[in-house]
Amino acid sequence: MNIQAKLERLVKDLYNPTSKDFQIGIWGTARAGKTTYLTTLYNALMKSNRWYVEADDLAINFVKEQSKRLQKRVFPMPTELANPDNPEIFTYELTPRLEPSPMSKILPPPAKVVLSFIDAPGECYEDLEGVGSKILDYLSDCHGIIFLLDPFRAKEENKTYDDLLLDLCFEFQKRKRKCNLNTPQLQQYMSFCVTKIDQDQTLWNAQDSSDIVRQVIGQEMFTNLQENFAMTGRLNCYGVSAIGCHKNDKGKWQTNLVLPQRNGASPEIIAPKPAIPAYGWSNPDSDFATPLQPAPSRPQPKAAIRSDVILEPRNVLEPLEWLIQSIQSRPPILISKGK
Ligand SMILES: Nc1nc2c(ncn2[C@@H]2O[C@H](COP(=O)(O)OP(=O)(O)O)[C@@H](O)[C@H]2O)c(=O)[nH]1
Ligand SMILES: [Mg+2]
Repeated sequence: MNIQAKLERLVKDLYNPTSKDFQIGIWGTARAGKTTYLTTLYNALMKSNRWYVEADDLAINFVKEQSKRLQKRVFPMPTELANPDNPEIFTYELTPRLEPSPMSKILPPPAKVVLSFIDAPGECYEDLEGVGSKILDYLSDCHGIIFLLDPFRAKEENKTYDDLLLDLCFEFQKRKRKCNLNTPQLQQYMSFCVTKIDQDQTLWNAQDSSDIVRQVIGQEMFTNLQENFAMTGRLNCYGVSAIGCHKNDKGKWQTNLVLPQRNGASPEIIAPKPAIPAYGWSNPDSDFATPLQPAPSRPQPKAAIRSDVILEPRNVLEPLEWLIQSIQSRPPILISKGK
């Protein structure tokens, strides 16, 4: 491409109304790791030389409080909803950092990305009525969605993901039909992210992240998503860890968690045993929701994070950056607000 053509393309891209501001949302059931992920994501965006990030007032308080906890190497408290009837939407506004050039002064500012999220307790994401329906409305307005999937929840009895995701897709389709969009599939881009992969060697070392997602949501649901609900090229999979692992003296991966029963020792991550829990060597969250027993109403997080290692999160920015790139190159036709 010659310079003239490149310039025209650049100006066209920047002026193209479809590449203007767009919205990305987060979905995840209780304890999937939303609060931890969103905190780590903000910190990763701040460090990144590809983005400027600005949090709104609500989000600033959220980030400040949660970052303090993570600096002290403790996980967030379970989220409570300040205003259950009208959950507030927090936003991080992302502006791409462009190389300074003589054109910078005359070109319009680059398109912004709004990452919006409701830091609601996960239960709200499971109940599709009440607050849940507001969350659905907000998610259907998003150009892209990051789904955070908890590998441990998937192993609990009666807590599989397939019904939940199926209902969600049906609801999205309902909202889409109301707007007379004639594509059979959903327009949204979707990043399916399995969280806490640092807790299990198989998840941590997996080469193919769609395999991990398949294990967590089930082969059938995965096929449904890929073949029926998502448009071609609009679904991607990631294994995510907000805290990462570290390598010991022998170069072996070790968990960054301090688990109560191991007196602070940090064992190597070992392959999962066939017995419950199916993943990793122990699920430090297992006290919170033992199958068939009611979970305590407001449990405290039990797992702590080692303070003598550097935390290197994995795949925190990637799912978001994939969504942004994909949306920019082929924007979805969206259901406008208020429908
Ligand atoms: N091993 C590990 N555990 C995590 C990670 N993120 C969250 N957790 C665990 O999951 C629990 C719930 O996380 P939280 O962010 O509060 O989930 P939320 O309910 O979806 O907001 C935490 O207390 C941790 O025990 C992670 O990256 N690695
Ligand atoms: Mg939370």
